[in-house]
Amino acid sequence: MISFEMSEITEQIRTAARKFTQEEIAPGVIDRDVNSIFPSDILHTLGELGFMGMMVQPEYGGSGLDTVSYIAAIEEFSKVEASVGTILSVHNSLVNWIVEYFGNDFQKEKYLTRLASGEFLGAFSLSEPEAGSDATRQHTIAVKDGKNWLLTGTKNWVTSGSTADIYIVFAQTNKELGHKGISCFLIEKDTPGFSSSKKEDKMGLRSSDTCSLGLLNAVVPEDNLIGGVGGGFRIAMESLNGGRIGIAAQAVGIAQAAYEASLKYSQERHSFGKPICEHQLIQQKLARMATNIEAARLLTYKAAWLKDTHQNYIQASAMAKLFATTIANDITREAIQIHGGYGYVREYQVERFFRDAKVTEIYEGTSEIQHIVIARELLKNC
Ligand code: COS
Repeated sequence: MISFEMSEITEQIRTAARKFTQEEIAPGVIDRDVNSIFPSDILHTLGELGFMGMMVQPEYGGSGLDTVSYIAAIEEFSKVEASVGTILSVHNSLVNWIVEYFGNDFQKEKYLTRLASGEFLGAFSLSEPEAGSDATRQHTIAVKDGKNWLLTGTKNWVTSGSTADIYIVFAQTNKELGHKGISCFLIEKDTPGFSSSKKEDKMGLRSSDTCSLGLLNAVVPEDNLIGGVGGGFRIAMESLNGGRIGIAAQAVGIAQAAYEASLKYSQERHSFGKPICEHQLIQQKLARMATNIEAARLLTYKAAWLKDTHQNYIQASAMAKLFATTIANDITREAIQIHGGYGYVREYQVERFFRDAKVTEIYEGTSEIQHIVIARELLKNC
C-alpha cells in the first residue's frame, strides 16, 4: 500500500506552524537577518506551543509527534526564517533525540523535560578546528578525575553556541581506540572551565548564533556521560542520520519560499509587452524549480517515514539531504535571476534565501560526505 496523504495531525501541525510563522516570525525576519538578532522571544513562545519537544514522548513533556509531522513543521519555519529552522532542527533532532534514546532515567528527568518544554535550549558539538568531515579525529580529551570527567579542547561551528543551556559534547576518552574511544557528554552552560567564544559573522542564517566553545578542564559529573564510555561516535552518527532529514526539510522550505517569490514576481513584472511568466525561458525555470522541489520533498518525507516505521534510513536521509540541499542552492540562485536586479537587494528577500541555502550543503555532513554515505550503503547491500 502507498499513500501520499498526510495524517490529520501532520496537517494540523503544518497549519499551526504556518500561522505562527506568518503572524509572529515574518514581521521581524529582515531586521533579525540584517542585525544578527537571535530570536529568543520566538523560541520562548515555540516552547509554550510544544515545538521545542516535537518528537519527545509526552511522559517527558514532549508533543510525541512522528518524524513526518516534525519535518512538516521544520519546512514551514524554514520557509519564513531558515535560522529558526536550524535552531529547532538541532534542538529537536540532535539534542532531544540523543537524550531520549541514549540517556538514562536521571538524564531524561533532569534535562529532557526541560529541553522539551523550551526551558532549556540545546546545542550539539562534534566539529573541531581539525575535525569536520573526518569526525573521528577528535582532539578534545576527557580524563576521569574521581567522580568527574575533565574535558579540554576546542569545538567549533556550534549552532546556538552562546545561547544554549545544555551542550552535547563529544570527546576522546581513549585516543588509542580511535572512534571507539569517543564518548558523549552533557554539559551545562555555567560549568567551570567551559565557555563559548567567537560568535561567527556568517554569510547566511544570520539570526542563528554560531560559536566556538572552549573547554579547559571543564568539570563534568560522571552522571552526565551519555551512552557509556566509548559509545559517543555511534551516538554522533546515528543522531546525524536523523538530523539530516531535518536539514533536508529546511532546504525544501527555503527552496519553496524562493519558488513562491519567483512565481509571484514573474506574474507582476512585465517585459517585452507581457508578464515575464509568459516567456518560455522563465517558464522553464519555474517548471524546473517546482519539479525539483516536489522530488526533494518526496525523498525527505520518505526518509522520515522510514525512520518512523523503524526501517533503515541511513541511505534515505543522506539522499534526501544531498538532493534537497543541492536543489535549494540551484533554486535560490535562479530566483535571483528571475528577479533580475531586484533579486540582488534585500527588500525582495530572495538574496537571503540564497545566502541561507548555502550552508545546508555544508553542515550536518557536506554533500561530499553524503555521497560517501550513500555509496557505502549501496555497496553494503550488494
Ligand atoms: N550511521 C550509523 N553508524 C555509522 C554511520 C552512520 N551513518 N557512519 C559510520 N558509522 C559507524 C560505522 O558502522 C562504524 O561502526 P563500527 O565501529 O561498529 O564498525 C563506525 O561508525 C566508524 O565508521 P567508519 O569506519 O566508516 O568511519 P570513517 O572515519 O571512515 O568515516 C564518516 C565515517 C565519514 C561517514 C563520518 O566521519 C561522517 O559522517 N563524517 C561527517 C561528520 C559530520 O556530519 N559532521 C558535521 C557535524 S554537525 S555540523
